[in-house]
Amino acid sequence: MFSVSLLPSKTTPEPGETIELFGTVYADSTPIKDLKVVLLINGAIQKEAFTDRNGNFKFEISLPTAKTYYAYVEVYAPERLAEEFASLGDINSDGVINEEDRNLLSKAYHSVPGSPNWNPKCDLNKDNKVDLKDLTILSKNYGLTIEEWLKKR
Ligand SMILES: [Ca+2]
Ligand SMILES: [Ca+2]
Repeated sequence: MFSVSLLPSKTTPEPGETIELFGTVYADSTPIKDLKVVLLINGAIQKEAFTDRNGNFKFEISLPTAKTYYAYVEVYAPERLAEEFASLGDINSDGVINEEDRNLLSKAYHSVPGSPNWNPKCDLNKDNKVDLKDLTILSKNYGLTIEEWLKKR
């Protein structure tokens, strides 16, 4: 999955002093842009940011007292990217295009809206039918994971 670096601009700030927490999101060693990064401090959600074109993100925080805080981040692919990846063939939205997606597409094959086996998620090119064009899209992307795809963007 993703790896994240996270560093404070200052390790022992004064209470109430604003500091920066900054870092970079990677998949293997490639920085990934446009990901959502959620900062948690002592387990509570504090802030959200998005990675820039170099995979970097930054939070400005001020902590009220001089105790020890534990900060970490969670990384998500935003809805928009998940949808874009789904349109390449990830019909069940589990982050990989594989046999399970091909089976779903087979079940919906030759369907149109109103057909008993119609599944709009299988209509990858959005032309209101599930046919060879959709299967071709899926086949072309077969085996692709969302991490690999994000790295190539
Ligand atoms: Ca899938
Ligand atoms: Ca279609």
